[in-house]
Amino acid sequence: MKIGIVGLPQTGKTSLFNALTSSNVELGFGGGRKDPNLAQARVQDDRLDRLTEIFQPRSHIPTVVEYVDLSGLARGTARKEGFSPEFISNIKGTDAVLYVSRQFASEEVVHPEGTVDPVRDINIVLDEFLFSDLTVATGRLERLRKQVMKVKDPALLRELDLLERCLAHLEEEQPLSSLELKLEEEKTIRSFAFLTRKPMLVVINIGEEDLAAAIELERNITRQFPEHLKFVVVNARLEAEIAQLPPEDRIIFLADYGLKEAACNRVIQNSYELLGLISFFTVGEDECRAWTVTGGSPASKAAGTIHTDMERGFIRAEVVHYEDFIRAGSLAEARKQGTMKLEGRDYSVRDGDIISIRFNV
Ligand SMILES: Nc1nc2c(ncn2[C@@H]2O[C@H](COP(=O)(O)OP(=O)(O)OP(=O)(O)O)[C@@H](O)[C@H]2O)c(=O)[nH]1
Ligand SMILES: [Mg+2]
Repeated sequence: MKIGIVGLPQTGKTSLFNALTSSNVELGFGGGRKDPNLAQARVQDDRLDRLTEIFQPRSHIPTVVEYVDLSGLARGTARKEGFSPEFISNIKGTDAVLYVSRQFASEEVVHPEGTVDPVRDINIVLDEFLFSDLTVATGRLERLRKQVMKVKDPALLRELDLLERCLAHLEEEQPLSSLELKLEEEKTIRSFAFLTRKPMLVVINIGEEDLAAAIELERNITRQFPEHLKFVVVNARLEAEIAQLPPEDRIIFLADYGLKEAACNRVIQNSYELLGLISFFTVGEDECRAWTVTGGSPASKAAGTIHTDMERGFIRAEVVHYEDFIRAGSLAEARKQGTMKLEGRDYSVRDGDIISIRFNV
């Protein structure tokens, strides 16, 4: 699962990428490269911290989200010659989009629009994405209509109908994420990699001067967009500096700026939810670890995330929810209280389940 960071030039995408992934990529080398920056961010989870305190394992491993620092977006790029092939192929490989909009003021950093206005900039990109999808849908429809005239293939007719619905939706200036599709249809349009179908999170990159009014700013901007669009306000440059510090120094540094927690943690958690992901845990004296599965996954799939052998030879999963485990105080007590249960391969994993797989290969 991968999230693409996009935005107008010089909005702080690479700074944010560094902040999220504790990387130290040099700024100023954007410009639609073929091999964009790619790195993982650790998902901060208080539950894993608590489990680690309890089990005192030799190692503890958080789950991660992957970010890729894409560039190549500017006003009119989709309208003029279409997005560059590099941008399209890069963004095709992402599962969601993180859009960075600039709020920070600076004399030195040029704004392509001349003035700072994050709401206008968000609308620019929504517009560009819509236009790009319109072009893709129109092109495919043209070809399909010709094909259908020659052969009345039922699969082609279904695709034609689907794309006509997509086009009508886009012409009403609605993103495809708000179009309800059957699973089969979802599969059909996946190959088009429509940009407005991708889940999207917006990060407003503020300057130090905006820190005091950050919450107000976030609320104010959120109010101006449809409910499904989520916003997080971050001072990317500051947080990129903080991410370079040893973890124990970060809290002190944040406190100097009146902050309790890095806003990047919220970005990462929001990204995780955006992707529809949930965490389950494995625990023990050797290792406590958080794992990722898509919400609604069966126990067999969770087993497969740990090891393919576990999925293949799956017998049973022993499951207790984190909250029940904390209440009981130990695995043995949870078992006694009956909150730790044996589940079959179709058991639907919940966020926060502590799981132990019994398998045989
Ligand atoms: N004053 C100020 N400058 C910032 C802030 N965040 C980023 N910058 C500066 O803005 C410039 C662009 O930052 P980058 O992180 O490289 O932005 P980008 O979006 O990756 O830029 P491109 O990839 O070239 O499009 C750099 O000079 C940063 O130091 C901020 O909060 N305040
Ligand atoms: Mg950059």
